[in-house]
Amino acid sequence: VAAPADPATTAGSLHSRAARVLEGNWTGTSTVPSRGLYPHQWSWDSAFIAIGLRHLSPLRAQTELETLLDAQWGDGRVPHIVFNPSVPLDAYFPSPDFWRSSTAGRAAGAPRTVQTSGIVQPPVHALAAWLVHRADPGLSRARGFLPRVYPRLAAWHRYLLHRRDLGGGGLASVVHPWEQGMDNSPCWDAPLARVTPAPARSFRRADLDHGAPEDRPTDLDYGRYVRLATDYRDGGYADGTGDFAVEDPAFNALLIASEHALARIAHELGAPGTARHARAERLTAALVERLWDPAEGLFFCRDVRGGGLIPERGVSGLIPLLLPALPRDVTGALVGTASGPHFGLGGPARLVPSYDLTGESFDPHRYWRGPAWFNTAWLVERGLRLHGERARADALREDFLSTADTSGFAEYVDPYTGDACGAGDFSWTAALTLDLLH
Ligand code: 9YW
Repeated sequence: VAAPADPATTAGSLHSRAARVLEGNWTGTSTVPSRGLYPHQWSWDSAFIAIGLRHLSPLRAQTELETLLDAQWGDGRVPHIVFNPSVPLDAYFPSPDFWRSSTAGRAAGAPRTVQTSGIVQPPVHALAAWLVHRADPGLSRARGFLPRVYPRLAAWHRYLLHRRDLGGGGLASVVHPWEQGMDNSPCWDAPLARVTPAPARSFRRADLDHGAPEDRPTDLDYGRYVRLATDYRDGGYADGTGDFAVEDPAFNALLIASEHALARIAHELGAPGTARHARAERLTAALVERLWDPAEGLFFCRDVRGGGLIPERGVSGLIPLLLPALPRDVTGALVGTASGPHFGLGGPARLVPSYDLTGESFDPHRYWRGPAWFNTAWLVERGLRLHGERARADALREDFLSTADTSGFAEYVDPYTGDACGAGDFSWTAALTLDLLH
């Protein structure tokens, strides 16, 4: 009879394998999401990566965020990709010659010395900066980490809360599905249907050199992504005129969680921070007012151009569980929805599926149309723990760690079998594994 595995040893080796993934994906100043598919620096990836890296090297975690913020635009936006100039142009599409940030983005204050995209990603950065500081306050103070990043993070939030309040209700809108980070979620299908796709022969997808086509967005999706990004670029990256504007629950919940973190950072730097906490609470109320559906027990996306809530159940609608000021009836209903037939938490599903298991568009392998992702599982785990759902949080944590282990730190997994999809040795999967092991 084989001796039972020693949990301490198993955890130990999972820890060192996760650390090795991050070591292998480190470029010297930041971490690529994965070596083959994503060879540059991605914005929200870096925030999740820093949250894990702080347990290995607080210095590298600080550097990760500083490198990203060094590419911030004058208007406050933090670009979704910072390009590595030593990577060949055809390694990733859209490449710097598509975005033309330093010329097309000049009016919006794009940096001259570094090439970036012109769209954004969810603002997880202030939350990451606060957690990174807490991992080694001595080093953070010695390097002046918080005084350096605070004004940049404040400008980033200002951009989102002012330039991106396209719906006029206080929340930030995304102007491209890539901005929200869940590229081909069925939540975007209705607003995207209004967009005329760019002709397929006008661009070449590099992602298909690395990923299985049935695991990736379709060519039709890509045509629409390219059209939206081209129009935005050709308008000088000015906000407010595009055909696509959506208020997303996860994007806004992360902004609010980061606003609470900014309040803590302000307090640490000697300012009161109370105004920021109050703003975060007002934003929480706006989120409930604009995106909460009490009958469904879920947050939905609002189509600002088309009008109304988009009736698709995505994991994005569960992420507000992260917020401390959410009313108790809302948190209770969200936990019920997560555990019910649509998301199957603690039941048939592994982690948390990206989309409604019973939805018409559900596909267990196609990217954000069903597969389970580790960053969203980490966020839901945190929310469950925050609201006292300890048993559910513990179970999700266990599931996260064992699925990360058996899938080889996959980018995402089949939500029924846990089988690996997309890239392997994926940085945020490894980083958030480290965070849950601590
Ligand atoms: C792409 C890097 C990014 C993530 C996104 C994910 C994917 C890029 O990869 O987008 O080419 O499709 O959807 O959330 O930040 O990991």
